[in-house]
Amino acid sequence: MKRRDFIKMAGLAASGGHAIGQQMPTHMMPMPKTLAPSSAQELSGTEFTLEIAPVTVELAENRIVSTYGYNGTSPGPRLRMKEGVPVTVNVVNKTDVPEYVHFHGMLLPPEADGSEEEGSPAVPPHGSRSFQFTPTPAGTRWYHTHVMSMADLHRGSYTGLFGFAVVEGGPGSNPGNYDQEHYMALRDWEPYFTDQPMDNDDLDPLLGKPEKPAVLDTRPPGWEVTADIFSINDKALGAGEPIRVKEGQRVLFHFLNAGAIENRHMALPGHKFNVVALDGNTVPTPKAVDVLMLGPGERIDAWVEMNKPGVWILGAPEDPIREGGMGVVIEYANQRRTPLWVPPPPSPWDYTIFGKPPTGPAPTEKIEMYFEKIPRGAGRFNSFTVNGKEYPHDQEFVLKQGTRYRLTFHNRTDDSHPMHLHRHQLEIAEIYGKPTAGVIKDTVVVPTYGRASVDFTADQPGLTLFHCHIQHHMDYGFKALMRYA
Ligand SMILES: [Cu+2]
Repeated sequence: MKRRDFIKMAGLAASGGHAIGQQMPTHMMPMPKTLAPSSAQELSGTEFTLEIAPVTVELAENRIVSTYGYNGTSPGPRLRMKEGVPVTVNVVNKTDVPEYVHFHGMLLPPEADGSEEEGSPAVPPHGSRSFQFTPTPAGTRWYHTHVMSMADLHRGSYTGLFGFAVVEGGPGSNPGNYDQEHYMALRDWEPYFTDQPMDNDDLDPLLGKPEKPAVLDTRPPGWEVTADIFSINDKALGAGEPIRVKEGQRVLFHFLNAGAIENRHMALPGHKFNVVALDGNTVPTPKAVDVLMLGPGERIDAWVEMNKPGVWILGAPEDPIREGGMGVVIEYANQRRTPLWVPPPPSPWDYTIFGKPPTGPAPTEKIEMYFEKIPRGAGRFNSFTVNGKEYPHDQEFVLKQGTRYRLTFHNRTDDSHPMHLHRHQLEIAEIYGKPTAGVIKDTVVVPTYGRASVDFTADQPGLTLFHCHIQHHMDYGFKALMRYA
């Protein structure tokens, strides 16, 4: 029996058409005895404790995953902090391996950043350690383990060790008035090795491929990692409470791709997403789109005007992924019917539509990075190089403090990669051959055989890790360490 068939029998998946046929009609469901998926525990203040230990995640009645989590759940508690107000995070590690908690998207010193490569101290097995830092900048951030997994698909970011971290800004920083707010972590579970070509997750098949080599490497590819079981937060589609809305409401969603393996898309039939922030940073030009795209590590804040009464599926447009659990039901008041899915119109993702025209000259200091994949054949992981070399490039990327750089990624591989720079913010300067400005990110998906340029200011002294946010790419060479002169 194929894995997917098993999942269908397990009752997570849609039958036949585009509805969740075998779920109990929502009007027959008892009132919520558990929290809605977006109502995960929230901790706020200046002192937090995160306990790392085995957890079970009940994605659906008959689909329970054993993994690791923070404070007994996955996602872990949402941590709400105030920008500029120092916090202490006590990490208690009840596992047998050293742990690192990385605060993704914050500008922290290496001691608190949670990265072994930068020299952050580990939280020892069956031990604990406290970290002090001042959260900044304001926005939707997140935290996750930064342990290497290598060939162990029950370690590192394949586990349930992730959660939202919300850094609140000062007065006046509220992005707007909303009737509801929901935090939505997109996840895959129980990953496994595959030697099949990965799903084509090109941002747009019509994009130019300026970095495509004239002669392709035809050696047999090695392992990739994939999954068939999905959720939003801790519930598969149809297994959790619906998000109940009323006509005319504005609902703000904070999406996070908390997976370790692939880009994800989101759509809500009949509705548009009004994108206000990318990676937690307000965009210069908010725009309404039909489909969102998030590489591993990316966040999108978008509000939806609920103006099409019915019962709908908010979920992944790809049938196997949505039917495998990546979705949630949106139920309007007084609407009783089977949740509907309607495929969205073609909607290529484009960061530049949220930007503004560039003004001023490009930074004169340039760093070029060439990414290549070395196919390793059956039974082995492919490996990756940056500028033809393996990690750590320890004398290659030396930054001068206070200098602004233009960093250009040349992706000479047959896959797109979510490139993440720790402890700094990246402003997209050019992607898909289009110039732009004002889109501030910490993770940028560089298209297959594509090119992207980002600008950043070297104003955070200390070792700085740069890597692909796909776990097995990072583990097998797709990373570099920057240092200050
Ligand atoms: Cu990658």
